[in-house]
Amino acid sequence: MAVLEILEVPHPGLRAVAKPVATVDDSVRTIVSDMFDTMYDARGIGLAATQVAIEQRIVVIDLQETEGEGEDAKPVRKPLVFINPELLSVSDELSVYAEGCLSIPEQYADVERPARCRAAWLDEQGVRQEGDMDGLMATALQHEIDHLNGVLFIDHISKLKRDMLMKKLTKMRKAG
Ligand code: GNR
Ligand code: NI
Repeated sequence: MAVLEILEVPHPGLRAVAKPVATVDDSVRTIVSDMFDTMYDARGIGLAATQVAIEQRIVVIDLQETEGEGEDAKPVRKPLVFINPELLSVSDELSVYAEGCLSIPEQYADVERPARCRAAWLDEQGVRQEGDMDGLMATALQHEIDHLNGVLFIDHISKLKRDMLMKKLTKMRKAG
């Protein structure tokens, strides 16, 4: 169990472009394991290696959707690993989600992205996978691939909204 420190804006490390993983070996699997520890600890639904100062193209996602209704509803863990993820195609249709980011704590903004995408990646065994995503999964994977390219969700909103959000973050930090 290793919970890593998550970089927060305006840390310049968040702007680094991560390098592809050459071989999926035990050192990569250790990073993946530490990233899950960190993501679950922070109660996020995804994490890119960039956010923990590791400049490699590694993403973990767990949407932690609930199963069951009312009293019985409990989150079900479905940990997913994406190494060297690539978007093969995206839909013309867009969708809007109120996005948050562990590197921009407690701030949310509507972000418009392609509603669906087809992606390729390597799994934890280094085997190439391909799949179609929609809904929150499509949004989350695009958000994480952005991180690997040094892009944050605030780069997708207007300067006015971004400035307001950063002001709120500064205020929140001052208040502790
Ligand atoms: O926990 C997270 N929630 C979230 C909500 C909407 C769209 C994207 C995300 S990802 C975010 C965790 C994070 O910062 N990943 O990089
Ligand atoms: Ni993020």
